[in-house]
Amino acid sequence: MSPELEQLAYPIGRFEAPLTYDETLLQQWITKIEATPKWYDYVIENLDEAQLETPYRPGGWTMNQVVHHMADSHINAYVRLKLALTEQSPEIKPYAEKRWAELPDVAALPVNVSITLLHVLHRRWVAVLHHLQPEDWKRTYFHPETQRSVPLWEMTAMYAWHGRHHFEQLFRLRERMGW
Ligand code: NI
Repeated sequence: MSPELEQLAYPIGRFEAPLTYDETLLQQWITKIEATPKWYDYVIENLDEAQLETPYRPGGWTMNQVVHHMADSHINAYVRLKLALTEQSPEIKPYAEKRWAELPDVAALPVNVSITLLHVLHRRWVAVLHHLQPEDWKRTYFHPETQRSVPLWEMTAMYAWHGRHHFEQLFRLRERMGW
């Protein structure tokens, strides 16, 4: 990937897992996850269908696909969180995110549907996170592709990054286009 394309694809950089965590970091990550759906309300405001069908970078997903991907991804995240809290380091199911973004619901439904879904999903997600006990943050799920046990504190950092990552892709497209 050229440096220009890398910058468009990863406007805030790739995710780098923090080495450790504390109460302050946990609260920062939860606050971001709580705020994420509102960023998507904002980033699609006043756009028409043609604008939403614009890829956020050459060869990348359209704005529509990015927003629907957010719902797909965070539904999976919520399930992984609940599995990790109720089973002993369960193996989670990876999903083919590119193919999910090409299924007919993505083309058929307005982005508002997925943003509404994010609002209610994140309410449930954050309600779980707010009530975790200190020892819960060390619980893990096993990711078969990376062959790693991922602790919930790292997962929470990752999804705090993920919501901002896709928001910035869309926000910076709007800036470049003068929308
Ligand atoms: Ni993503």
